Amino acid sequence: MSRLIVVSNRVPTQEGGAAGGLAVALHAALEQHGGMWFGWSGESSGERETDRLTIRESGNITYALVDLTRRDLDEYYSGFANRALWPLFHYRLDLTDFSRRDMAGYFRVNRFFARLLAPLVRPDDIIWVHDYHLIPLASELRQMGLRNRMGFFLHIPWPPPDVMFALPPHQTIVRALSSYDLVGFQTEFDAENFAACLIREGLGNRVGDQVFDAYGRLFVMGVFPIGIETSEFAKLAADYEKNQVVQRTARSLEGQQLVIGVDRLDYSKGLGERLEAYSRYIENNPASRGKVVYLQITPKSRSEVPEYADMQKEIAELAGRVNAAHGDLDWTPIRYINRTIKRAALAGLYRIARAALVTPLRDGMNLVAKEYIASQEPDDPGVLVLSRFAGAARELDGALLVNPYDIEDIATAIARALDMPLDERQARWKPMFDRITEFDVTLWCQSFLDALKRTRVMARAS
Ligand code: GDG
Repeated sequence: MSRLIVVSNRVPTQEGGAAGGLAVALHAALEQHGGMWFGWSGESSGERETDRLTIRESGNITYALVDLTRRDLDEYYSGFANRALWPLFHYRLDLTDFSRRDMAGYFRVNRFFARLLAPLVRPDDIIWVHDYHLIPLASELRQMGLRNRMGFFLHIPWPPPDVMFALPPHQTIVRALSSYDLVGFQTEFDAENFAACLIREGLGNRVGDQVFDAYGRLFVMGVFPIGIETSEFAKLAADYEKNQVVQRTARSLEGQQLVIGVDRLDYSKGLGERLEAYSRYIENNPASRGKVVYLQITPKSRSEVPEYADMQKEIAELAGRVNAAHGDLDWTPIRYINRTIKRAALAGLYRIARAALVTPLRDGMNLVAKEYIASQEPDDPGVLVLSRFAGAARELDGALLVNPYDIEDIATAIARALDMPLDERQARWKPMFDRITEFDVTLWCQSFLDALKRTRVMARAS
């Protein structure tokens, strides 16, 4: 059996502990095939570029980690990936900061990764590259003569053509993707947007149902909505009574209903609109005062990127303003937590929350929505309020779907969620739970790899 090589910007080595569902699923696939996980070590080598790879072995998995210089991180990671591609792919042209210097850094680091990876690859290895940081990796590896089967999965949305075309090097980005054998997206919408970009600019043609001909290569496009470790999450949540943090939180509620939000601090998550909507909910429902608490868990992320640092301040101020406007001596409407909490506690908190607010302005999938559903008590499930612009909305149609830009719509959904009778809550929850139990992260991983193994056959048959 051929080995699997996973490439991602960050590599969750098993010593790192607290692995999320994706890391667990990929580790399982790597264990099964034997193979390697390659990527950035998370460390900076300062000013000096180093070709030194840190190699760690764990069972039949090899981790190959590379340090990046400060300049590389500035241009490739904080620059082009997180200030150009991330906002643009989330439809935020207003926040997209394109610079030729960062773009050059992005392609240079991808070439650097390819140069270090290529000698480690055997001819029959399968290579699976993850996410927007590494789009050009396959084309760099192909230029070095590698003919391996290569797949790419985009975890974030792919924007419509008119948004994409605003990125000066959009053709180079699209061309780079055509070097893969399989390009995977979270939803049909993302896949359609990508196909529209190719076709509208005459960069490629659809030559089969999912097969494209572009830049002299055939490649396959597929849709693989990512899942979570549903049964593990359900088990963690069912054990909530053993968790001190959850117990403490439950006691502190003193019978009030809990509403929960869990998001990395990121402008794509619609946190500002959500806090405004909760404030509107209190105004529209004065009887909720002292009866509802909204817990927002928001670990900081990418603080080195200026837009994120600004946002950190804005959201903290907004939470403070809502509390000042509506709070009382014995009631704080919002508990705003700015750090990471342990996974088991998170599962338990989802369990005791009567409603979850997942209202991103745009999201590739959104795993929190699925984790909340996985964590519910079957006899007394809570209600998910979900943005129609999260990839998860394609699957979780029992949620109360909202327009995340419409404050009144979210406020009304919060009221409806908190008043919903048990039979309706159960009827909405069960099909969603069944769906995420069947399509979990293990099946996602297998489906992608099976499709990747079949792609050349498919491309030939078209
Ligand atoms: C990208 C795409 C796509 C959050 N706070 C804590 C914590 N988390 C965990 C959640 C969840 C994960 O982080 C966040 O995943 P999301 O899917 O919600 O969002 P992104 O980070 O933006 O992920 C997204 C995903 O990739 C996968 O393809 O769904 O669309 O943007 O698992 O639980 N975990 C713990 N403590 C926290 O405080 N333990």
